[in-house]
Amino acid sequence: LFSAVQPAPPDAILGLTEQFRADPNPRKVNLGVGVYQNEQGVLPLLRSVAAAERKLAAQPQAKGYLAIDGLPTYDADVKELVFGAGSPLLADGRVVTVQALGGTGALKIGADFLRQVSPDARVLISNPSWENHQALFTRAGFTVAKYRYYDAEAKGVDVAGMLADLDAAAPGTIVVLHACCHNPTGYDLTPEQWQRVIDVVVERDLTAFLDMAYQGFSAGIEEDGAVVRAFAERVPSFFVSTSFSKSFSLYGERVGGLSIVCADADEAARVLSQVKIVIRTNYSNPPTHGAALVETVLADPELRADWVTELGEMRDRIKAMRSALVAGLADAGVTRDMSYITDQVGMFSFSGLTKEQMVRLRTEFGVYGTDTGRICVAALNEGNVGYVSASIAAVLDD
Ligand code: PLP
Ligand code: TYF
Repeated sequence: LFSAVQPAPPDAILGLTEQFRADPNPRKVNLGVGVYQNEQGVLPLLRSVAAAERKLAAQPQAKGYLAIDGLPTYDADVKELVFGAGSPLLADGRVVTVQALGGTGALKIGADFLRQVSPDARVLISNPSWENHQALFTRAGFTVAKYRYYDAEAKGVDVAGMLADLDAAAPGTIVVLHACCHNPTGYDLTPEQWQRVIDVVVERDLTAFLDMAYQGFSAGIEEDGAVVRAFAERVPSFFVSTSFSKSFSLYGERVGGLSIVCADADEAARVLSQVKIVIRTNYSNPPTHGAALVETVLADPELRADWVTELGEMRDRIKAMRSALVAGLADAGVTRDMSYITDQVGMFSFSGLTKEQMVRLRTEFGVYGTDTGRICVAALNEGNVGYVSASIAAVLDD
């Protein structure tokens, strides 16, 4: 049966972690995968989450099946964080939100549903994008192409190229957009540029799919959610995938959500009924614990306030590490202007290093980033930033 099965290549990013684990270099640093680590270089258990764990453990409950679309209070929380508590869309019953297995699960439910309603649509993702966007939409049955995004020369977004590519897309094309903290480049659109994207989405009748895996990591929950609200004001229907992997440091619990904006409440009810079939035929219903933790934090004003503080601490620490890296590179003798690192937002920096330089960083210095030159600045700390700076300086050879 399996004699013709070919070995598949490892995931470009998760495969790096395996390589990192096997590396005996005592100074090794993993800047490959997008995982936030604290000043001690450890994946944090947030105070608010630990408190929620205690609260839940104090009243142990049997774990029944959740509804197909998940914990209702959790879905309501996702809606509120993404669209804002006062959103008229919520009041009008136009938003369908289902609990999902992280941001990836949300994208997959959305992709499978879209394949049913728009089987012939093409999918456009940014160039470059998170690797899994291409793979996931391809596996869902779509042909995936790219729109221009990164401008390597100008170190920013090629807005004119992006708008031109979107404008050339056929009506109904599914456009995957990073709502904030673009992965891998770290360059986001300004509110004015988003309005121009929305102009094209409306004029060309494109299907926008906003992937929001890092809400709160650019400027704040409200601030980063403004993009979704801008769409909500002008675009009749679109998709938003949410992930709490990073914002609650709950990677392994697989907590996320998919929201679909519909024309009216009647349409929303029909859409929900179909999305439930997608879920049922994949995994029946989502797991209980991660959603219960997020729900417990968000429902308790004190825990919620502490979570907002902790999210701010993570955001500020990443920003401080961006500055430390720029300073460290200068100290290590790099003469070229590296200040673009502090212009970027979110967990990543597209360092501009070549594949050869990234391979040297890994093999000679044990500093792991992706071949595309992406490094996770959220894994830097005071203890390793000097070594990372010196290693990058060595391969840049200025
Ligand atoms: N979308 C983007 C842009 C991401 O960077 C990630 C990273 O993990 C995801 C989606 C997936 O999120 P999750 O880990 O919650 O599945
Ligand atoms: O881009 C990253 O590093 C994160 C984590 O298949 C990730 O988004 C990477 C690869 C993958 C799943 C998650």
